[in-house]
Amino acid sequence: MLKEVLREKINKRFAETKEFREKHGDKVISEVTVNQAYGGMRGVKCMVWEGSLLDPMEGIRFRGYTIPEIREKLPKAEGGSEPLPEGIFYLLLTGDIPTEENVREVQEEFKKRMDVPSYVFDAIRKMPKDSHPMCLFSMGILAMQKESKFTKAYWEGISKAQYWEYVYEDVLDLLARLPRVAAFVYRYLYKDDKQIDPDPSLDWAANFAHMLGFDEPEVYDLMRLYMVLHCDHEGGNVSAHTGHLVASALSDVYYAISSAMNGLAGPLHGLANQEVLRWILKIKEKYPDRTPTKEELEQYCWDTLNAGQVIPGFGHAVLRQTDPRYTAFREFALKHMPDDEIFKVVSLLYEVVPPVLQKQGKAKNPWPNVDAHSGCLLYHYGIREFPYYTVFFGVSRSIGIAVQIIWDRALGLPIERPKSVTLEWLKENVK
Ligand code: HAX
Repeated sequence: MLKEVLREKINKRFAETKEFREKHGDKVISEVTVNQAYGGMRGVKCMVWEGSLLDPMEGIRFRGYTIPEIREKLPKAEGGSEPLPEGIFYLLLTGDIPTEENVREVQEEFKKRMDVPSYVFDAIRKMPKDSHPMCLFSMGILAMQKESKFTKAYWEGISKAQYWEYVYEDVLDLLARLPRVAAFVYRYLYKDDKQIDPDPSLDWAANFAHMLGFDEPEVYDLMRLYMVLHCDHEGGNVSAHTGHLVASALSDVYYAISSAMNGLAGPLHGLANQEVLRWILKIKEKYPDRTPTKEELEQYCWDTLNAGQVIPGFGHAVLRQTDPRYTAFREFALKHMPDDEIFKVVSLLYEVVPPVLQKQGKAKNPWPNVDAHSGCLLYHYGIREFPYYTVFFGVSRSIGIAVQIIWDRALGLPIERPKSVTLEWLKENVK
């Protein structure tokens, strides 16, 4: 049923895109300056991403819906008050807000496909325990590559028009399994490899929390919110762009998402949430019995900057306002844990850091991004192994990237190949 709904959407969108390109294909949407070529291609519009669009002031919109709208409109679990990630998957994929029934269908699909082959666990178990969790997570995904239905069908010979159908199967298989792989990594590294079996009666995010070993209803809700908020952030960020790029070579979803996770594991991208907690705990160590004052925090910020380091969780390559994902997490914290000590520091930093960064005058955006807040919630509920935090981000972000890869194949997008130049070329051609 979902696949049939999608087929209809794809047929329509394919025709719409074709018509648009025939009419406007040669029109200019972006120019590239020398500084942009050296500057990480910031602001260059050269890619299409169906699921979401980031506005510098307003933040992300998923298929046109803002985060507050998503929180209101997406179906919730029984007894829960946060949206179900199965719903955001449906929305990103089809462009429609799902009904309860649509969400149930996605849940059933995930449940059917959630078994992880045991060789994946064997491979992870061979790795040393001081490996980074993102390395094990990415490896676990890569290890499953031989399961790819797309790759099998490709070598058997399928037409280009059928690619997306097999990619769709891979995406559902992979997303269904990700929480299991991620939870396995957590229990392997931090809980003496005492694994917890999935509970098929739970929704996807609650089951993830359950397999990690956290069964409070509030953690279930936090996990749902977490998985929804991080699911997509348009196409140019490192992890999304990586997944899209690798898949453009017709590498399957396992290869593509594993690569995307490797990009997410960088400290300027997904690892920032781990950095934030580490940075906050370091200042807390100095004041174990009380909340540091604003003045003390301000000094700490300057010490960080003067040591040539960035203040983690603040700034953004595109956003120029407080990240609405930060605001959503803040609302969750105010509702459930207003007196939490780390949350108090996070709140004070919201007041202290922006003026410091403004005074320093370098960062284009002094406001907090999602990573400034997400970790303190996990920490509050006892998930204290902060090197693991990026794995949560990764499970969630895989949704948006994987959905786009289906659309990439559905729209017949080609292998990516932008042009690079040398300084000599620039000197000769730019006068
Ligand atoms: N602390 C100190 N300096 C900062 C800063 C921060 N939080 N944010 C930006 N700057 C500095 C940059 O390092 C850069 O300095 P140089 O000119 O010396 O190189 C200058 O300000 C201009 O940078 P920018 O144009 O404002 O920001 P960029 O687009 O280059 O980088 C980053 C965006 C997110 C990487 C950056 O703001 C940063 O390093 N922030 C801290 C790390 C972080 O929170 N990352 C997570 C971002 C969200 C995300 O992707 N999550 O996955």
